[in-house]
Amino acid sequence: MTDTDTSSTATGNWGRWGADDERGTLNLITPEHVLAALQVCRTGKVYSLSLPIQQHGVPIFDYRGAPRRYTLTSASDKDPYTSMGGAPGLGANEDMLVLASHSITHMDALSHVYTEDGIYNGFARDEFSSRDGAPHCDIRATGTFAGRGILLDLPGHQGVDWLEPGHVITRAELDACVDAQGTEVRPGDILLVRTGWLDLFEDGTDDFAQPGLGVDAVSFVDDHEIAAVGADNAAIESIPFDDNVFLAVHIELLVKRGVTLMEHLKLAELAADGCHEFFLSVGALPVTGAAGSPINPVAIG
Ligand code: UVW
Repeated sequence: MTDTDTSSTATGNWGRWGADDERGTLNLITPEHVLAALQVCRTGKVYSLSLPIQQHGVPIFDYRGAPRRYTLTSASDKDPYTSMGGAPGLGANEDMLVLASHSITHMDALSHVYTEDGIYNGFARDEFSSRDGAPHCDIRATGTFAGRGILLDLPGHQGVDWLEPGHVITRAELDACVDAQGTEVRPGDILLVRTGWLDLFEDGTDDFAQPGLGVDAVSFVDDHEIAAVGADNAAIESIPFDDNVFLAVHIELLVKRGVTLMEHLKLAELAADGCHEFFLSVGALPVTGAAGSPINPVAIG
């Protein structure tokens, strides 16, 4: 079996934290890690790592559609509260949001991708139902966590604006970036990888190909006991996929190892500030049964 062979997923971290585990590598973040992570803040600057949720000017996959904000109530509803005792002229603006769970900046629940062997930890792939969603590994299982985040700014290290579309990031590139930045990698860290792809998108590319992690880079996650991985591209991994194995890195990280993934993270400001370690707090919408959720991760430098 090769590293990218997807015929068996009964490996990785299945069973490592028990047969019922639904948190995967987030188990590596203990309360002690979180308290230690608070000590890394130096400037107190607060960064939102989320793209704006809007219809235009942000990367959208056609089949997911653009997010929509509809108006539920506004001043066009004349005196909406008078029948309930509110003063004339009093009202409230409210919205209705319609968006795909894996649109814009989002987190993959561990039930997101399945193989013939199931989802993470061997839960059956066909237990996800159209009415109730995921009975195991929904977004509520992994949707809230915090800890020490580290940024590997690959374009910054390599002296380019962005890695080329389709570029497959290797373990050696991650190691070289760690060394050049002088970033210490600790067990339980949340790894954020900047590829520069969002900058390329803003530059107007219509190329579907994207730089991203290859299967070879997965050993970095294993060896450093990384708790979660995020990137500024659409799928963490390169598109086209490494070695043309569809979703090769999702299978390795999400399915086999239970590594929570975060995509379309806005990382340019952290990179511009040279902020390579920070406290990171991540919260998904706690939607019961959901396979993913928009997120607005907050980093404190
Ligand atoms: C897939 O790659 C299927 O989805 P996402 O990019 O949300 O992980």
